[in-house]
Amino acid sequence: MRIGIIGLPFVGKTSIFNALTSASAKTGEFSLGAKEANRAVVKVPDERLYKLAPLYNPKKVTPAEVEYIDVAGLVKETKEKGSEGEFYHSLREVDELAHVVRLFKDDNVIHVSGSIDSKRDIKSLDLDLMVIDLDIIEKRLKRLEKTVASSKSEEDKRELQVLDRFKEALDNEIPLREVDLPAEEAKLVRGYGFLSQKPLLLILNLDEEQIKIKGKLEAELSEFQQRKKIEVCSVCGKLEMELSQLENEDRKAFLDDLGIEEAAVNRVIKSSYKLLDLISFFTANENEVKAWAIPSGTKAIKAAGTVHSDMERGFIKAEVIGFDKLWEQGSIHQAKEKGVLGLEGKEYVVQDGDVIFFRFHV
Ligand SMILES: Nc1nc2c(ncn2[C@@H]2O[C@H](COP(=O)(O)OP(=O)(O)O)[C@@H](O)[C@H]2O)c(=O)[nH]1
Ligand SMILES: [Mg+2]
Repeated sequence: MRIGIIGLPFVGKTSIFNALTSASAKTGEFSLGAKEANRAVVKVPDERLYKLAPLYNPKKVTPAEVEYIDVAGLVKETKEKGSEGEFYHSLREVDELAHVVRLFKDDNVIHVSGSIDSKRDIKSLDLDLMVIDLDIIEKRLKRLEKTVASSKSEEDKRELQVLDRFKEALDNEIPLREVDLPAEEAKLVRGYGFLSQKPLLLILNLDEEQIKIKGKLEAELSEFQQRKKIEVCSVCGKLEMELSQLENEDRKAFLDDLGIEEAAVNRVIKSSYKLLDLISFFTANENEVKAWAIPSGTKAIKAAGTVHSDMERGFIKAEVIGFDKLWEQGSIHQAKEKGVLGLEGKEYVVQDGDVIFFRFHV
């Protein structure tokens, strides 16, 4: 899974990127002039994976991964450069956008709009995304209108219809993530990677005082939380960046002191899984115990395909046991003896925490 971190300058994007990835990318004015995006991969924390490992004694334990991309360059600049902008290029392939919104108070850090106003910033960035999308759509429509007039390509005609619908939404300041499309049509325009179509995680960057009332601050943004494909979470950017540089145990003690139950990386990843409606399943044997992320509602045969295309092609059956049940039994052998291991077909809908062994033949 790839997540693009966006937001106004000096709102704490890079600080949060560092907090999430334990990186030490330059923040504040030290980062001025940086052109390259910061990128880092994080292992998804899931304690079930580490509980499973001793049951199999594998050579390798492999968590799921999330890649964070902290994009250099400003939205404002991008508008002038249009769809060719660096910004769009770095982001078109991400699965989700994380918009860092400044709430923290600090007179030493300027706010480019002169004051702290989270609602204004959320709306304004969403508009920026829509402007970028609209620019791409208008250019494409011009060309499509010509080709559709001269050729009889059904595909082009359908794409034109979808883009017309998108243009209408954008003209009315409706982001594309709110436009419902049948899967067939969505496929036609997926390649564009429209930014306002991507699920949006709002990361509120709070200071130490505000973190105590984070529930209240999050609730103030209910108008956004009721929108489609938006989630809200809060972090304490600067502080959690400092914490991410500490050893695990010290970190835990600090978090306790602050009244924060879980490190930022756990909370943000949980919000992302929720936003993208993802669940985890595990494959386990003496070679490797591994976690996989799939959309909830995925059928066994498709889940097999995420592990290996041969497993999907030659799918026979899936041996399935929920993590909790397996944990209760203490070993896969015991689970088999007790007859609590399920044998499922292609159509079985994979559940969060399932430990699956795919039987296949190619
Ligand atoms: N007081 C305070 N300062 C912060 C916080 N997060 C970031 N900053 C400061 O704000 C400035 C800009 O942060 P940076 O992460 O570089 O923002 P970016 O431009 O959005 O990447 C730096 O001086 C940070 O130390 C925070 O939660 N509280
Ligand atoms: Mg930065």
